[in-house]
Amino acid sequence: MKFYILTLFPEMIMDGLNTSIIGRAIDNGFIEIEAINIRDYTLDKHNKVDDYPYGGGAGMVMQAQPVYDAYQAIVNRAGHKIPCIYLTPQGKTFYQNMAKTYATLDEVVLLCGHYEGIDERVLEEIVTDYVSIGDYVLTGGELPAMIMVDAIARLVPGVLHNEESTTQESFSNNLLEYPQYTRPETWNGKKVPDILLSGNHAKVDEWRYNMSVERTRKYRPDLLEDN
Ligand code: 6GU
Repeated sequence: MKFYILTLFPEMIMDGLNTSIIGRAIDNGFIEIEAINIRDYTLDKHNKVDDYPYGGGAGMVMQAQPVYDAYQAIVNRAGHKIPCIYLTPQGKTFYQNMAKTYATLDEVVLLCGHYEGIDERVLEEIVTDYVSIGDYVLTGGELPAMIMVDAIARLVPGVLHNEESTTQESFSNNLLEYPQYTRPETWNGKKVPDILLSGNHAKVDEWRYNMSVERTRKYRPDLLEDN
């Protein structure tokens, strides 16, 4: 899967995604990430990409032309249109099943805004999906884009080495994950639950399922109502 990220801060994206599992997935060719600097496409002689909002008000607005040309350059290179997700607090809130759907795509463009946003006219021309990562305001779309890439990329076949680890995790079946323990058996006076040492896999599975339900009821009852 290939991620094109349109941003004013390409180094922030590449620095943030070059590590650990996502970094390995890039090295092994399971995913490709290309961060494209919108500023490279400005026609302004001072390299300006933003201007004052019509109608007045605080802040600056990113201009349509550089954003449009940066997207068109991707389309021209690919030879076909590619879904374009605009990261904005006004979008639909990102959730696990959305990540699963996006993970089936071969290519996606993530458009990161800054300042007070992007000229509405270019959004109307190129954006196919509006996505937010939650109900709070960030300074730009870069962190949301990195979060989306991480959540989507780990669902691309081959990215995780232990393929089963996506089937039994939080949000699969709308349940939070059960608690995990590793050695030593006793730490700080606390013992690992006996059932996990019993070797009885059926009992272990049952215990884990019950813990998942209990946690979900306690911390995220809204997930149970969604069913
Ligand atoms: Cl996608 N962008 C910005 N700027 N703020 C956000 C967001 C996105 N999602 C939540 N807050």
